[in-house]
Amino acid sequence: SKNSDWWRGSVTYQIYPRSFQDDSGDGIGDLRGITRRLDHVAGLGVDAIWLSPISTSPMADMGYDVSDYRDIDPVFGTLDDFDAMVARAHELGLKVIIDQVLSHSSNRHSAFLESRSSRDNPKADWYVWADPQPDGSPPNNWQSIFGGVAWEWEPRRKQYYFHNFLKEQPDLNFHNREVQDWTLENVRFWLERGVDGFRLDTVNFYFHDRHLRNDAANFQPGALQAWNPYYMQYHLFSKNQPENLDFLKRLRALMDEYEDRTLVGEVGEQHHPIEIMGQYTTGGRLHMAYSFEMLSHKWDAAHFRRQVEEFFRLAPGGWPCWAFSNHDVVRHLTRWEKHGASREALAKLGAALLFSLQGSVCMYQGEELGQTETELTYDELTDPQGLVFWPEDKGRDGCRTPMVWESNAPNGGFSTATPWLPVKSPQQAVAVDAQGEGSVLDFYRRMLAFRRSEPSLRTGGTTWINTPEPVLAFTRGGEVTCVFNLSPEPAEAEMPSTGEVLFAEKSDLDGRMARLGPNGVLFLRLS
Ligand code: TEU
Repeated sequence: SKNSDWWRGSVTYQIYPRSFQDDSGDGIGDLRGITRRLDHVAGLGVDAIWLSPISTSPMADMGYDVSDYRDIDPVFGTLDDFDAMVARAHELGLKVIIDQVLSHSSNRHSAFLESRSSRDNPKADWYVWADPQPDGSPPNNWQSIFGGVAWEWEPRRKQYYFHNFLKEQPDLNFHNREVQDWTLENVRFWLERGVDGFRLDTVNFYFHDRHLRNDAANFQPGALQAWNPYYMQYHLFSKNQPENLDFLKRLRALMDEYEDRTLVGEVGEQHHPIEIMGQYTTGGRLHMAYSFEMLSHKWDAAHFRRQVEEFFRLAPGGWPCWAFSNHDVVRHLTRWEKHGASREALAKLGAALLFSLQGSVCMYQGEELGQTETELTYDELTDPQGLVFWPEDKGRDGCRTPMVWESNAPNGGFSTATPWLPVKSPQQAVAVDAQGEGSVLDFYRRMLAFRRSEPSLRTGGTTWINTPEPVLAFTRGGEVTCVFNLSPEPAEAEMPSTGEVLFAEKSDLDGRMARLGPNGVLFLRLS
């Protein structure tokens, strides 16, 4: 194989297709729009793009509810548009990773419509069906991530079906071998079309406990942020079952029939997440596990150190994929606002830190502009999560507003029509065309170029340097020492030796003393 390890230490740019670029003029982003804007992505110097779901969907959960696994939703375009997008990406040297939402389908999928129609149709066992309890109540106490019981009554069968997420997202029954085989063939469809990999949505939710055992009584459902300490502290029987370890091997075997492909699994776990990521990324299963650990509000040098240190200690041989922002969480500049000397300083520090962590990384569209969360009113919301949990949890629309390309064009140059979510002025102010020399965008480009020039930043191991808060320092591959000031105040830290400055932002080396400006960054070659 040519370059089967390309994913190790790679940087992936996440595109949220609804909000990247509208080409058709309907206010919703599409594949032709993405193709048109790929130069911007390639110009950053990333290795790959990941597209959130583009398959046919009624959009109850914005594409995470698929009604046809082998087609493109008309709102995004056609399979021809997809092929053209992949061809352009490859021309630009970008790998293409697409989301695969295999754990559940849409409730409008033909398989579900058939499955729900009776107890003895050919697809009767494709979803998770169970009889009511004698008093008519749901089979057990499982809770949905989006609030309320995870069971929905189906009068045609006089049974309940199980849904970890919305009732519009019934869970497929992976215990059924036919479902597994069908799923693998759906995945093969995209491998044949030339995609380089998959981001596996909710990869730890594929299997539920066959015996439908109750979750611990002290389990407290509620708002679903991963950083909510009461959320899912306990082992849940509705997900992460041992059978998954075998299925992931089947999936990997399929991938290995093709050259240079990759699997990154989204592992949303509050109970022993690192051990599970380790299991999933060893033994011939996934290549990478997407971690939630840095998508939280937690912020201090010890926290970042602990995550990386624990991963490689508890998951030896495994490989993480880190991210600070995505389409599910409040953008990191807003989450970590109070630790920034300015929006720009925090954005640059974030980029330098993210791109220095041992592992692969995903960045999210707009992050390279220093984008902040968009403030929306209740009436502007579309996300079911926000509509249910408002105002404690405003949902995920605020990080999904359109990409801004032009600071003076209507809707930031995203669309000529009214966009599906509004473009507001604080976001438009940092449009691509407004970012010159010294800007956040310029920093992302320079930082990624620097990273490419130092192979140890891609795959080198990590040696920690003990520096007191707020400084985080480590050496990658024995070559490049990375020093970060996580505080909005200046800070200093002593290095083990003197050396040469390779790359710096508002910082310098004075003998053995690293002198860091507010949120300063220093990359050194120690002598
Ligand atoms: O998210 C999975 C997941 O665990 C989410 O519940 C996450 O914790 C939450 O959104 C944080 O606010 C994936 C997708 O990324 C998400 O967009 C989908 O809604 C979900 O799966 C269901 O497919």
